[in-house]
Amino acid sequence: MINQDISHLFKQMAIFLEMMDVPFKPAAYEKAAGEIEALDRDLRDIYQEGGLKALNAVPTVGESMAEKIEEFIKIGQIKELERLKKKFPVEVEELYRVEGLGPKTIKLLWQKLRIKNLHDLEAAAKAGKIAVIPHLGEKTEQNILRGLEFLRQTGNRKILGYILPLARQIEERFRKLPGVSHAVIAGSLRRRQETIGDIDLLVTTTKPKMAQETFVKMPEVIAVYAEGVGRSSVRLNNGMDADIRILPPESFGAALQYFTGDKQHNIELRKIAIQKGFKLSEYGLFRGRRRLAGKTEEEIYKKLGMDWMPPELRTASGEIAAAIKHTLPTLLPYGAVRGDLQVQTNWTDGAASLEKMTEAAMTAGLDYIAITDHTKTLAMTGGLDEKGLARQGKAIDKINAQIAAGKFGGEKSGAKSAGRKNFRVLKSAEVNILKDGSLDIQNSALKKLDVVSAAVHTNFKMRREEMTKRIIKALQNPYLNILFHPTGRLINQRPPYEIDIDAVIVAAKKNNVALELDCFPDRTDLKDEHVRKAVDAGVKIVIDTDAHSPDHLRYIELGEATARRGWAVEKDVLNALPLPKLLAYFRKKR
Ligand code: DGT
Ligand code: CA
Ligand code: CA
Ligand code: ZN
Repeated sequence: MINQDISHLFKQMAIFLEMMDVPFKPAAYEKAAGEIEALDRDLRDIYQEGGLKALNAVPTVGESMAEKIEEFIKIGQIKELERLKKKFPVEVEELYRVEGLGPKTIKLLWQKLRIKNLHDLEAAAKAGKIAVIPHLGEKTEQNILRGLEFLRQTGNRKILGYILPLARQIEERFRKLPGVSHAVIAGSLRRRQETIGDIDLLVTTTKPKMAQETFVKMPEVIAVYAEGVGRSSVRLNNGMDADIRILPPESFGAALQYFTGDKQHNIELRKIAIQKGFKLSEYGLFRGRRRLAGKTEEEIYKKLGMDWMPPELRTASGEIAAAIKHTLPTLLPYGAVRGDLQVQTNWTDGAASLEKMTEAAMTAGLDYIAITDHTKTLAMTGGLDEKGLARQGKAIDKINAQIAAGKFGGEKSGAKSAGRKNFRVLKSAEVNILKDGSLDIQNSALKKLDVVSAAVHTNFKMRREEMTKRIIKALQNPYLNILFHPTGRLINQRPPYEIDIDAVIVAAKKNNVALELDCFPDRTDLKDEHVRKAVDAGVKIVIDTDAHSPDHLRYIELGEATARRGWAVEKDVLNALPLPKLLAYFRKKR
């Protein structure tokens, strides 16, 4: 896949263009970079099949971007970017990862202090050299030091949603090899953890040599750390490492259990095995030399005296005790979410029209979506005011009428959406929570929506008590149904705002407001631990993609995964309800 490369180059373009004060283009490149990173299909394949036109048809990829992708495919670089790099020989992407460090500051740091990379930055900040530069000062220096610390903590872990497509591709390759009985990605990926350290591929086969050779020769491999019978390690071109373990078919269950982890779960299991006089390893469960189990995970857990459990639960946080007592929850099944309650359109900052998003949701097999464009105080997104919401409501009425008459969809993108009458577009909004906790849309307008959601998008830096008070005040609005992305974090980019999540959960319960699990890959907010707390407190969860383009709707499975990691069952998740029940639930509050 060249997608990762292009995505990085476009991110660099965005930063350089912003350094040069070019209007609009930076945001466009940034958006395209995100879209491309998450794309299922290889851009090279898309180009080979349909040329420039096909590249241009990828959402958010404009004409000149398509040309740059073509250039990269043909000559391995983007000339404009090379020119920019000559002008500012700075590791922009690396520096940009420091929270609070924008392109303008990166430019200034280069001009004044010749700071090229994280190393230079840290040295300068520690030496107090940044504090004395006009326009920067003490506060910026402190922020930079804090940002560097945050970066150190989050390390080089990749976001689940962006790695999953590659992981699945790799699995497929090995499943097709002769002799292979199983090829499975194990480790944190199989547990669907929100970030991934490295990729662990488990292959059971009667032809180990062939699996080994295939692995080290994968097109993504840029270095081989270790190559041997049964295990090899490589570096991939996306900056990640990958491990393969190759075992005989009879060890599949034991190996899968072992390499799925997590480490702490394995340690606890091994203790139980020892107590029973057994030995547990990746080859099987043994008493002395005799193999008691090994072919399947189920038989291993059973022989250890407990129920099998889904990988998402294996975090050594009570799942083993529950499995012994046979009290594990029946987790929310994948595919249970029936509708997406956070979808943006080009009425504000989404990439596609109301009609396109509706069509895409129908094609994706959903039963309903809520349109949640931003509201008026987010002026940079063109947020809607009361009148705008009313106008959008009329547009939604029109679409719903067409759907009900069997006259919507299916014309271009195939049969799945054609003539579906049982789909519904809900009127909603992502209402902005102001600094004092009030909402920026009047209650008289909120009342006319099918579902009301709100979120914090401004004034992130508040003290904990203040921020908690602010959000609790918003939860008390009589029309509010859902609090979106409750902690505001962006994985690897921005820590959550200071907030007392336990107090928010109590207030959500009291005011009958659901908490969102926003499953846009960078957000995953609520995160797994918070989902578990919310569910324990009887607070409902809503799983949304926060889609800003049709392609994003497929992130639902990531939200389902995180909900499962939070021990959520089907009845905890509001949008697993069929539409009539969902609407009845929201109506009850009015
Ligand atoms: P990651 O890669 O940091 O996202 O997390 P994992 O869980 O994928 O960890 P990794 O790649 O180091 O190891 C894969 C699995 O192998 C891990 O989930 C459990 C197993 N494992 C690794 N080290 C140990 C260990 O020291 N003891 C036991 N019992 N299992 C281990
Ligand atoms: Ca791993
Ligand atoms: Ca590993
Ligand atoms: Zn939002």
